[in-house]
Amino acid sequence: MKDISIIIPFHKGLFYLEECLDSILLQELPEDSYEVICLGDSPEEGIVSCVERYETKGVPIRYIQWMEKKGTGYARNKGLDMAEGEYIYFLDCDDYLTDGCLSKLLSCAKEQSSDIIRGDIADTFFKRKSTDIEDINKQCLISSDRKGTDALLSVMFIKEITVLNMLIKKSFIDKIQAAFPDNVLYFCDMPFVMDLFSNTDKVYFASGAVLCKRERNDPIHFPSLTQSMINDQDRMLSDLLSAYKEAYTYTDDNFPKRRNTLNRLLCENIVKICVNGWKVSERQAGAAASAVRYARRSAIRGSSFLERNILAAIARKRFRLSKLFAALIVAGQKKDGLFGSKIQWFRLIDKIIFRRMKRKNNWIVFESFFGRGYNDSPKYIYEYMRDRYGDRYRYIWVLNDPPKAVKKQVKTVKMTSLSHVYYSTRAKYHIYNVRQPGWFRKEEDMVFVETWHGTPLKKLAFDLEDVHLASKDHKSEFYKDTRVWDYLVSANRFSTEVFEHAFDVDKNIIIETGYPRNDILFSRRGVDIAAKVKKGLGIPSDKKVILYAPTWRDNSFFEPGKYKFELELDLDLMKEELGDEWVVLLRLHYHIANNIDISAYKGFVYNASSYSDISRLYLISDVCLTDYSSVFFDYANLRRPVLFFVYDYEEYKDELRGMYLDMETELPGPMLKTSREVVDAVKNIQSYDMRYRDRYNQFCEKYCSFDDGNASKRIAEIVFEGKERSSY
Ligand code: C2G
Repeated sequence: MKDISIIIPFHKGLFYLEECLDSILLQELPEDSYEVICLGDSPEEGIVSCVERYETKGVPIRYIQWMEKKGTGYARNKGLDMAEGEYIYFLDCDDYLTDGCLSKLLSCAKEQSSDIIRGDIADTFFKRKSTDIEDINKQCLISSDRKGTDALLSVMFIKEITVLNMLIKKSFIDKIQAAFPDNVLYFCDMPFVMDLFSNTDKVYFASGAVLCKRERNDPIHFPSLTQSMINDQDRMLSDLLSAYKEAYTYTDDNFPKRRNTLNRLLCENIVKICVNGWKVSERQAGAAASAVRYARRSAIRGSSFLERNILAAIARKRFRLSKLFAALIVAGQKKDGLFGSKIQWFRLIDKIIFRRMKRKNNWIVFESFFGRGYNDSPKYIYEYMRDRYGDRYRYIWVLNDPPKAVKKQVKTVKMTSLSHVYYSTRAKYHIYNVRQPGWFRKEEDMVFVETWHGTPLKKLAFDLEDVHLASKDHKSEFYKDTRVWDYLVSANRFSTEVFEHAFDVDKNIIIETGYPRNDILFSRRGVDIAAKVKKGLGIPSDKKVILYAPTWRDNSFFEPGKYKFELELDLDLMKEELGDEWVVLLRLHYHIANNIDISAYKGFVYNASSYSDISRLYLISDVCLTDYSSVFFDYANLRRPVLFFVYDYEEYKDELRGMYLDMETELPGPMLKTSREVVDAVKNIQSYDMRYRDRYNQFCEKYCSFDDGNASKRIAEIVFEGKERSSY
């Protein structure tokens, strides 16, 4: 007889399932000691070949499926019918096990000969590879030998009643004929677990047996059950009430803790529904009122003043009042407290006054990198329009620290100021190179042009498996933002294809015009501009320039949005070996918050990190040294040598971001791991240039073919003159 039957219902998210099955493989259990039963509940395509792949890898897996979505309870019951193991282990396809989890549970089960062994559950946002399993195991190391069903229930199920990470004796389930309710989509664990716990006192807690419960970061394409509940409140409430009712039949006065746990969780879930908007039918609301009237007494302890009042109002069917208390909870949760931030007040003024004013059809708002600079594609579109259309349009720039010359020419507004809100609401046209501010509401008649800020090398938005550091709502916020873009500028066919899936946008909005920010690289005045820029930065005209423009690292930061950068380039070595002929122009990404002290390298290293327009720096550079920044796609238009200083390539490629390009075969220059290699490459730049000539040409054909100095013109003609986009 097999020891364990692992039952995994599957609906959607093959990537998650693979991680889950990998973690089972890593348990290193003998093949004949366990079986996996995977149940496809109207599953995503590709599941069968996925299962077959794991069978070949040595997972003893069986698979059945049905096409109508029936929910987790139904699937688990089917799994129970098929199971042949001594113990049952329910696993969700988006979770994974930490090493040794199952064997720890099993050895505890055998030692104690108990009906139920429960391990610990750690919440994580990340895939297996990016999770520090050892650390998680340490955190979860709670003292073992905790026993006693009633007491255990209340400490085990603090947030929810779940069947996860429990080894349950199959004969025990059969004896009491426990089954999941198969008519509910949500909360099906509640009655099942209560049934088990009311029929045994042989429950143990195995320390160090940890399951990672993975929170999903893509509620748009792969919502978890909890995430989809938010939009399905009526069903959620009705399932909650019916699961509660059934679970309640397994409690009695002898075990008050069990009953209290159930009541507390019922009330907590009802408060949650209320805080999320209380979009429920009258019938369910009435049923909730009766349940709360009964349950709330035992749930009062531990809840806040507002939560208690929500429950009291629901119990008395005063739903409006409960919503008012819920609104106060929501307001209190906001970072800026009950009275909100400045922008909340501006939005109120916007709603009452600005939104009622007439739209200005010739006003255009430009924003680049969150008001940080007068640069990038919006700058070049603006300058083209100013020269071509003059006063026909009114131009407004979002700039936190506007250069004097710009301030003289155009209206400037500070990011998130009242004037920013005013002009954003009144202007018909909006030209941005990053996402729009969260508070911006686009009206039907507005036109939003998104230029984006680089050909994607690092994975973006929906293509990111893990979202490090950025908000866990990154993908859903991104989704909301991209819905209102009317035009999305693409620099090459490759970007077009990536944008389609990474941003999940319709191909029709993408305009393949090339990048306006690269127009200057084709300017006839390029040599003059370069001489001026070089002089302005104080670089001697006879020195050749290495532009070092690295990007930021997702995992190295002071706080969200403020990234740290350690200079790995050995400037002493560079100066010693190259100082006679070359200078280094250091250009850090705008996300980098720390200052790098280069005072010891005066006359050799020039810091151009705060220089607003990198395109002009390209013009004065003889070599571009970068890493994973998109700068090389633009720089390649100049056909000058590019070197890649990728000292942390292994970590960056796999763990942090993932790439769209195979850097090893596609880059137009060498990948260098040490400063010594960088020095040698610069010294022998001619021969590197020759060696990479073919690759460079292929690269330009693929990534630079649209750029020709007229991208701004094309965009202006499409957006403002109604020219057909396909004519390019
Ligand atoms: N940039 C810069 N200086 C650097 C790095 C970047 O001025 N040291 C500018 C370049 O114009 C570059 C743009 O910022 O093209 C985007 O920077 P990336 O390093 O590519 O990184 P990121 O901001 O994460 O954007 O599709 C593009 C991606 O979104 C990358």
